[in-house]
Amino acid sequence: MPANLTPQYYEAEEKYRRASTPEERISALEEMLKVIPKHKGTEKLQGDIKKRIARFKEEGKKKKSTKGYDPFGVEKQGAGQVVLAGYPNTGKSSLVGALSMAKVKVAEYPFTTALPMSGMMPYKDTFIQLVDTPPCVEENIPSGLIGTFKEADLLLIIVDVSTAECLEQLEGIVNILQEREVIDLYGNEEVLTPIPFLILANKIDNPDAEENLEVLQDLWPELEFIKVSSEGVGLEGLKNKIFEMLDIIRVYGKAADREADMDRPFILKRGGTVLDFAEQVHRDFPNKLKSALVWGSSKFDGQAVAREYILEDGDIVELQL
Ligand SMILES: Nc1nc2c(ncn2[C@@H]2O[C@H](COP(=O)(O)OP(=O)(O)OP(=O)(O)O)[C@@H](O)[C@H]2O)c(=O)[nH]1
Ligand SMILES: [Mg+2]
Repeated sequence: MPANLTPQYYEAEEKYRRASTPEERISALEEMLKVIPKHKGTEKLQGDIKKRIARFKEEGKKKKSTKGYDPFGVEKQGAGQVVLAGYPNTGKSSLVGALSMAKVKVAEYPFTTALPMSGMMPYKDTFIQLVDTPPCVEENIPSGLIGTFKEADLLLIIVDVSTAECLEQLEGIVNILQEREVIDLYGNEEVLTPIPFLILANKIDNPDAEENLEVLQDLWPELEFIKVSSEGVGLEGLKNKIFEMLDIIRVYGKAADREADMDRPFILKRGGTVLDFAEQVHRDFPNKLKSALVWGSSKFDGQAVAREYILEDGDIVELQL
């Protein structure tokens, strides 16, 4: 039976996808439940929403009651987790604010941000999680912050090129990350599982910025700097670059004799197969999976492919169980 979901429902669902805290997620789910048309066709979905509400409430209670709850362990959400790293006042919070709807605290003085805080950045038809962090300098590395960096799918290393201090900022943060084995700056394979990173030359809107960046570039010719400003410079290019660096693809599900569900992609690592996709759709599916039909990367639309077929960004897949 078709669910016939209403625009109000999709609005609430959109809120859910944008939510960056457990409280926001519970409130969006409760709204979804309130506005969902109540009939047989939506019973399964209603049950699913109720289960999710119960789970988030349970998790919330557990967190509160667990001694030593770690605010530096940021739960992953969305298509990838991107963590910012940098010296005080380099504009990390402003960037997260400009790219997502997170309500971050921005101030002229250093050490404004005390704990990691995440916001969801819309990108194409997905959301990417951005994590703002407290500043990180050798004399003052918040305990737990290196752990946050090591869990990231991608790091954004931020330097403030509006000031000549950007030289010290870059050297400082890169040394910390290299010494703690978070990144492998020159790809020397000295670090076992290095986190991929981008380096952002932030506050490029400042009149002195280009000149400072030139000095940086002369000193570090092998590094690539992405020019940005939370005032609106380079942000679209940055989003594309982030997606590229996350090395993920979006795949859409299709049930037999139905239109593909283009509203919500599944996210796979690049190189992911039909089998990986099946695993995401339902944990029982890989066992049952025989083959699949693919629209997009295959030679012709609806082509039958094997379980090992490697999918591409934008593919539509109908699993054959
Ligand atoms: N001109 C300009 N100023 C910026 C930009 N981004 C941030 N600022 C200013 O720089 C100051 C610091 O910004 P924040 O975003 O709080 O910096 P932060 O890195 O989060 O600071 P901490 O939390 O202390 O580490 C504020 O006064 C911002 O208004 C930018 O792109 N251009
Ligand atoms: Mg901050």
